[in-house]
Amino acid sequence: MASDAGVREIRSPHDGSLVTLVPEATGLDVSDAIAAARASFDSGVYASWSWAARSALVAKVADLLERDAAEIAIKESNDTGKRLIEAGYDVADVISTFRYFAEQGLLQHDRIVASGLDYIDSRIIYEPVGVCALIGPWNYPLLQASWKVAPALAAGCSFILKPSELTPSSAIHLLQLIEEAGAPAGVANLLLGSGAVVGAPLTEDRRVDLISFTGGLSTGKAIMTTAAKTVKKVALELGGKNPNIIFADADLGAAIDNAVTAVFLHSGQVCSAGTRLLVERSIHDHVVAEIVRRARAIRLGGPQDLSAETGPLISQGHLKKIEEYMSRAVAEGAHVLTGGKRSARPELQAGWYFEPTVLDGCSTEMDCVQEESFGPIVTVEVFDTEAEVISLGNDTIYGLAGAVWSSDSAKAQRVARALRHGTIWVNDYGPYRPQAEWGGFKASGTGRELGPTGLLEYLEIKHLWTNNSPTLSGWFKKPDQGEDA
Ligand code: TXE
Repeated sequence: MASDAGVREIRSPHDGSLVTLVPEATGLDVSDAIAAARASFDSGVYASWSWAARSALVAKVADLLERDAAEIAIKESNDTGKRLIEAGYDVADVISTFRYFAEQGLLQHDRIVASGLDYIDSRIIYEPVGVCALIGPWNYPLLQASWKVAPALAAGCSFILKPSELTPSSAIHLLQLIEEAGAPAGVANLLLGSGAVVGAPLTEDRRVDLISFTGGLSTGKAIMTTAAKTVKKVALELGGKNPNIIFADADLGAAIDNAVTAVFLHSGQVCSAGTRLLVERSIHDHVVAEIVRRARAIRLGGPQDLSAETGPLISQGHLKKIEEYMSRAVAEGAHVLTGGKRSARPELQAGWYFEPTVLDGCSTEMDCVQEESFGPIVTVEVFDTEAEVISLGNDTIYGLAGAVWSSDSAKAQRVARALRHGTIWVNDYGPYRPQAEWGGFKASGTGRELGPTGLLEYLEIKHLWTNNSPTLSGWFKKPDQGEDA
């Protein structure tokens, strides 16, 4: 895993206590891990397994995750500061992801291409991409890793997983389970450490064929630039600034309740968080008053606090970033209706707690509407017409997710289809399924995770043409042929 680079203290976002110590990789470790992955892939020790055998391995990992689910949830909760119950839901989703890709692998087969000639066998075959660098974030550490690891394994790739340096524990556990499930040596590799020491070298190395990254926009841009030098395949999920649109004819009880969950779940540290509320003018005052009332009642607390409803931010650095975002929002004219600052509760002072925040009076040209805060902050804008709200909803560099609330189903469908985002919920917010592709339009990224496309990302497509009755091409004359031959 690592040689002698040093050890990182993982500290609880809840109270700063020491969670665990992890060894970090050196540049040499990075090179060794890539060499191990490359050698295992090139030898065919795993890539040559049948789809059925690889699917069985992926299913076995799911079984082992199920066996250790409680233990893994504790690790995830301690690293991230999220409530244990939420971490438990995450682990359940991780298991579903492995099960899905195990099943998906069994459905794979060559595609026969009609050639019009009965002596030709023309087919599309799907082969593993090769060595994959899988770089993950800290908000859903194991879940985001599973969206990459499970299809990579099903496809027959060798990989190097680099979890966020802030939340490595669940990835360490996962790699142990993959080994226990019977993956050949060198197929599954783990590198712990920072983006600079471990992440960047992975993206530079020509022995790596594919990078799948989930994280921030600026890091994603840097990765894409670096990857271009060796023309790697790149899949990026870079977050969003997601419009949550409420029309006056919506079921307001459901819309308001979901709007609160959409933005304050996991303290807004969710790529699809409903951070941008667009409310039809006639219901603005009622909707905003209710959301403020609900936001004030949200109880913050740590992993073990059974009465807590959401937890801390991941780190002091992230808290600082959100405080700066808030200062700029106020300077550009946003009205802070509630929150806007660190929690004042005495028992939360050792952690990174930020109050659920509602910013009213916002407009599309403001930075607070355009930038992802990745915190518990919702900006509110008003609209008057369907055309206007479509235009506002698309007026963002991002395009990950959004929602439309209306009891007029034709209108809701029109707006949903006009929004340029990778997932749109109508009269709902947040659900996803491993069967359905996840990813973004525009600056939210490139490629898709989950669904059949999420497996395709890890496959090369080869056209294999076999002539069972070879003949002369007849195109060029042979030199020994006469003029009229
Ligand atoms: O992300 P980084 P950070 C957004 C969110 C947040 C912002 C910054 O807005 O405030 O990103 O968060 C690794 N080459 N999201 O700084 O840096 C790093 O070690 C290769 C959205 O935590 O992108 C970690 O493993 N790798 C998001 C991973 O990249 C590099 C989830 C993510 O870290 C690297 C998290 C480099 N040069 C944050 N630099 C989402 N899409 O859900 C860093 N890393």
